[in-house]
Amino acid sequence: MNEEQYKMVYDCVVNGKVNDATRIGESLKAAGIDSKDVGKVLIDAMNNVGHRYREREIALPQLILATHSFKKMLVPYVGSSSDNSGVVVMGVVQNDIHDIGKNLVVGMLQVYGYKVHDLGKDVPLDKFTEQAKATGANILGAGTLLTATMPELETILEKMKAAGMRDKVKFMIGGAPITTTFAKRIGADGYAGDAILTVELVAQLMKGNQAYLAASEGRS
Ligand code: B12
Repeated sequence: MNEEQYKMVYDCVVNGKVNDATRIGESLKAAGIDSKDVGKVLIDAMNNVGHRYREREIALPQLILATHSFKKMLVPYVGSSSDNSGVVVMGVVQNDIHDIGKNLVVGMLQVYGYKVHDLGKDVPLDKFTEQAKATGANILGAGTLLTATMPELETILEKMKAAGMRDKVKFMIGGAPITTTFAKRIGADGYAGDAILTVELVAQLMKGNQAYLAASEGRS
């Protein structure tokens, strides 16, 4: 992706230009730009928006417009990158309403052809295991942005064990406070620090491997 295209994507998301997003996504796809490269800019842009929201430089409506923009930007790419047949169930744990990062992950996995059942945010813990069973999921993904709700991730894993699905369904976790150390300690099969790394993680989990992919410096 050249500098002009980078700026176009970044500006569209950071400034919440929802109406331009799908057209820009289409033009990038037509120009042969890989979805992973688009995804990297989307992560940069959303990290910027998240930071400015925290610093009170922008308000919630602008944050929401940015979110809609990145979702629409990915629409032309959905299912285009490869024909992956895996089924992934994804959600944010109960008592946590942060879903921007989860939505980016869902969007990127859909781009890569995975069938994703998005449970949303503030999801009761039993629903993770119920839906994984009901959909025949290969992978169950759960995220949280709150340190207070990190223990819920371990509870989901316990519920998976109790439901007898541990040998059939891989468990991956993510969200800003999650680390490789935490993921390994609770016994999760995988962790990824951003949405692009989650695409790599899911590919590894589908092969039966475990993987813990922390984001590198400057890419969170
Ligand atoms: C935006 C935001 C909000 C928005 C959320 C809007 C929405 N729809 O998501 C609103 C205003 C609603 C909000 C509310 C609150 N927030 Co808030 N919020 C943020 C903020 C500024 C940005 C988060 C974000 O979207 N980042 C951008 C995304 C792209 O990054 P990400 O989520 O990390 O996701 C990436 C990776 O982690 C990974 N990933 C994410 N999920 C998953 C899942 C899996 C399975 C995998 C593999 C990977 C993965 O991929 C993603 C994409 O690359 C952060 C501060 C910050 N800068 O991080 C605080 C922050 C998370 N919030 C915080 C708090 C405390 C709250 C509130 C409790 C505040 C309050 N007192 O009311 C409430 C929460 C209420 C609740 N019950 O949930 C704290 C959490 C502190 C802590 N450690 O627990 C933070 C860190 C701010 C702070 N420094 O204090 N918040």
